[in-house]
Amino acid sequence: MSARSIAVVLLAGAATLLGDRGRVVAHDVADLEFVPKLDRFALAAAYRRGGEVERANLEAAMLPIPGADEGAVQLLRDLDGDGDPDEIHFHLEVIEVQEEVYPGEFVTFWVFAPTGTSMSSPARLPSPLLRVEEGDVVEITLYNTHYLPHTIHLHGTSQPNNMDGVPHMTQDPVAPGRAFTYRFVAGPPGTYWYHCHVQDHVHPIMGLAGMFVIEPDRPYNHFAHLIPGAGRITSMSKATREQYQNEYSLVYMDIDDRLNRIPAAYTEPREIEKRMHRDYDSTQRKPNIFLLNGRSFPFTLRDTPIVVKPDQLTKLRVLNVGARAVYLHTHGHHPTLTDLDGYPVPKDARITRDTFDVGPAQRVDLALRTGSDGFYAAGPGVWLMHDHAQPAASNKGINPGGDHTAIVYEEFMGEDGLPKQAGGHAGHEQYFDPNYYKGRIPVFDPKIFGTTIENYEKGWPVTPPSGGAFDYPVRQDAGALPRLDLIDTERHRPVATACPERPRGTRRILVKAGRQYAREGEVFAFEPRELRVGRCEEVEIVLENTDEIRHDLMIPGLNPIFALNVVGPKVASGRFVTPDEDVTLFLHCHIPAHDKVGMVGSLIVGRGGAPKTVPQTAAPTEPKSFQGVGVVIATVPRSGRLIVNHEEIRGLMAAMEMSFPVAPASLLNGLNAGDRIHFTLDATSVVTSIQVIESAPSR
Ligand SMILES: [Cu+2]
Repeated sequence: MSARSIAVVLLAGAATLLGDRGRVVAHDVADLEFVPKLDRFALAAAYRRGGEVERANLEAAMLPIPGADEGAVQLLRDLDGDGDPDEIHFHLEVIEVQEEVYPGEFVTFWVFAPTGTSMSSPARLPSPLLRVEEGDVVEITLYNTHYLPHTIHLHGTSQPNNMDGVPHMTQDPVAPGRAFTYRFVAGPPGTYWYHCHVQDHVHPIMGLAGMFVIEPDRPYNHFAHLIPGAGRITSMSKATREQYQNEYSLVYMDIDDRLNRIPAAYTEPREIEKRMHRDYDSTQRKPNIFLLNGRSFPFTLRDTPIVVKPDQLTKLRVLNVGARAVYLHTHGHHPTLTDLDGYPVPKDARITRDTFDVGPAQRVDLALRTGSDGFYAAGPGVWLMHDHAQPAASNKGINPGGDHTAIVYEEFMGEDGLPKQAGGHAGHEQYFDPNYYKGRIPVFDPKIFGTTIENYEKGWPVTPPSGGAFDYPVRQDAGALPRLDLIDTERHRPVATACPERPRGTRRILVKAGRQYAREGEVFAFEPRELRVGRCEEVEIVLENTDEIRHDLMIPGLNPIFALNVVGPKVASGRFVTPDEDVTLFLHCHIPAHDKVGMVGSLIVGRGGAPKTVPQTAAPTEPKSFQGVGVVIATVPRSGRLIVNHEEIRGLMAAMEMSFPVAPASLLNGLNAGDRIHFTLDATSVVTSIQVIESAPSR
């Protein structure tokens, strides 16, 4: 069944039982049909009677996730009448993403992501934090939009055996194009995680893993149920707020980028499968990139600083998705262990220490006390918090790097979102230069050796001294892999404008989409692949998606762009007007990697032919920048991205919703959703300046 066809939104659906409270004791699945659906008054009541925090949490619970389908998280009925939804349905798909994990290093991952919309997906590393309440009836539908089979295993929670997600033991792996729904009642409360269990020596560390938190049951317990990525949890649940002032989800991962390079470098799905699962020997892996919440230093400092005030208690939920132990050391602070693997540690065993070991798959919940008592905390400042296993202090062997962050007292946070330090921000500046991690910048100031950067390597003899040639590990350069974001931008340039006149004809074309139309070596395909139309015609595309997942047929060269997003199995249609010129336009499914595994085709207008409008990058008079105007949908400071609904950007792309990287990320400071902005993009589609034309109307 399609997620969209259920379409229940919290505003209408999160109601409470106004009577008959004794009837449903706990949240028993069997009782579901007896629970009356109720009105929105209860929600309004919850809103009125709550304080500022309650209202903020209610808003967080209902806030749309930028780029996600509005039905991606469904908050359904209130089964026990305590003022919050108890049926939670997550809709997740599998997306191949490329993340810049530290300056200049683009790495390919696979992640679970809330179902995306046409042209957009909120996919990011790690897979999203999912949160429910104890006793909630949880459904997680996995739509396998990927080209390999996957499942979801809920690690540590109590679910029926047939919902355990182990391929060939409790279920068949979910094939590409298919969907599977996991159903269970959540409990007991604690920090858990979920991950793919197919080829589990490889798939979870490719990114198919995220934190799963079960919050203790409380009345009117509202909070965001899905948080893309991980990091600070601003909408804390009631039980957590009873004890803590701050909360963070910290997901650690170590990767061997030789594995992640495979799906980036190869396009044939069979070759990717063979190289990843047959050639690549995971017992010989050498982790060389160390991630906290999907990033390495210095991005970790900007994305996941642990921001605190004195005399507070901060809850740290730590998960290790990686394949090696993490030894989490907090400078100046001694946190106390409260929970292991989601289960509370008995009071007498709650040790306080400065370095906590977290093995693969383990969760460690810590209570971080701040202040200046000299026992738990040594006073305000910027205190490093890092994995003390030495290799994790580097990015491919270059220090400083890895999964470092810092405990930052609020007054030490700079306006640019980076912690201030004694030497000012300049001290960190060089680490944001990609050349630093390519090893092109000397470690220390060359003045120490009385030289300059230019003369640095001219200072020693070329021939090694006798006995001087010896074997030591040398950093491997990943070389230039294809950058998906750049390819994406290039592919989405308009090259032919829809006929501005009244269309001279109309035409209806049936296009089928799905697994079953794939040929040898493909996974998904369209049928037919060549659409023939006349010039200046109105065309109705009737898209029959025979898969159980989403496909998004897009003709990116057409201006305005045409896209038709359908979660199958379902038929939908959309119209556009063809250009008044003989031209062949590329069409594809816009879901990442679908074009790579077969979902491409062409729209042949008239006699067809190469577009006359040469893509701007190939032109000798390539502009150095592009100007855009649009309305901010969201900012994602964590990944330094701006999501904007923009008008046509001349010479670059048609009007659409886009997520652009922003450099420096501090340009995002002070921007609000709804702001109308003017922005400048450089030749690589990075936003380099933003001016607010009109602020969002205040709420
Ligand atoms: Cu598709």
